[in-house]
Amino acid sequence: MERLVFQADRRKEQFIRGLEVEKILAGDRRAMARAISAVEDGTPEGHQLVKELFPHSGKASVIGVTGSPGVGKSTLVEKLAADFRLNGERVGIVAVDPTSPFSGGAILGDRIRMQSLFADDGVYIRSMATRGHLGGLAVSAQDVVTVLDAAGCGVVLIETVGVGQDEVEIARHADVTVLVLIPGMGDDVQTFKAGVMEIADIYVINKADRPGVERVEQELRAMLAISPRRSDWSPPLIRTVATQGEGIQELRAALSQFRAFAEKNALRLRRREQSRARLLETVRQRLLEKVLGQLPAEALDAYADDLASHRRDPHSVAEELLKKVDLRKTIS
Ligand SMILES: Nc1nc2c(ncn2[C@@H]2O[C@H](COP(=O)(O)OP(=O)(O)OP(=O)(O)O)[C@@H](O)[C@H]2O)c(=O)[nH]1
Ligand SMILES: [Mg+2]
Repeated sequence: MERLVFQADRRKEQFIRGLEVEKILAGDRRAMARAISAVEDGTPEGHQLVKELFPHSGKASVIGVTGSPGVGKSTLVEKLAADFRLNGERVGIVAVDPTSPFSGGAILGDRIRMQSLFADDGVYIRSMATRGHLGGLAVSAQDVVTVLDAAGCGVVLIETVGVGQDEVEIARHADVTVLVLIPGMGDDVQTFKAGVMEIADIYVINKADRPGVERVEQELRAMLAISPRRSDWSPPLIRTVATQGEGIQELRAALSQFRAFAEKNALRLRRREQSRARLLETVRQRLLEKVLGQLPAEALDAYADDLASHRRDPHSVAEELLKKVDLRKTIS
């Protein structure tokens, strides 16, 4: 009897999920919102949805926009999105907020900044916080992109602040990565974290209405001349005044050129590299979930205390902890 009920429940669940998937594929905004929340929280439903949506994804052109706080990424993304809309493209925007006490404000800020897009049904905007992701932010962000992609967004723009490893990782997973700089950052160009600077396929010097544009451009050119490139692509430098929409056409042109270059050259390799990274990240994330899912929070605190007081070392504790966990047990 119990078994029958269980089966009926399961069938009902599958039926509901089937409906959800259909709705998402049709671009239903409420279904998309629900799916993205589940995916972002890494719930079993979220994982299941990604499984079902993944075969329908892979069509979107994914553009990563990164750079220091306040350089004008959101303004640029808004203008780019509006431009893609003119071509009838449906656009998804994922804004990843850094962990900070201001996150709430930043999300609100993006909403206000991107206001012109909020009334547009063809644009889907989602902010993601970096908090509470156990380092799995890259996984969730990519799963969110999968939902948007499957839901028919031909273009997905990802905005991340290029400060932490996670954020850089996200930008790196896009088909093309745009790094935004501004005048007055001349000296920063040299001190910019190695690795952040080099991931870019296109450099934008925004706020070109401010003094110091030549200087930052020179610094950038000098840096690019000596940094090793992964391919024959020489990254263009585009000047923009995002608030005025200046330079957006040039940026669009550069994006198209890069796409054409990538398609002829290393796109397959890049996709493979990205897919490998995504897979490893997902495995890491799922393992961590399993371990933490089987470990009471108090146990973790106790271990942490052992480490903090140097009673025990992290390797022995990690080994003990892994022995306790049944890795075959599925959480979802
Ligand atoms: N003068 C000038 N101001 C700009 C330009 N682009 C953006 N701004 C302004 O710069 C400020 C920050 O812009 P945002 O688009 O929010 O920058 P952001 O990089 O998204 O900021 P965070 O998401 O907080 O890191 C806003 O007040 C914009 O109006 C520009 O080209 N010229
Ligand atoms: Mg922003």
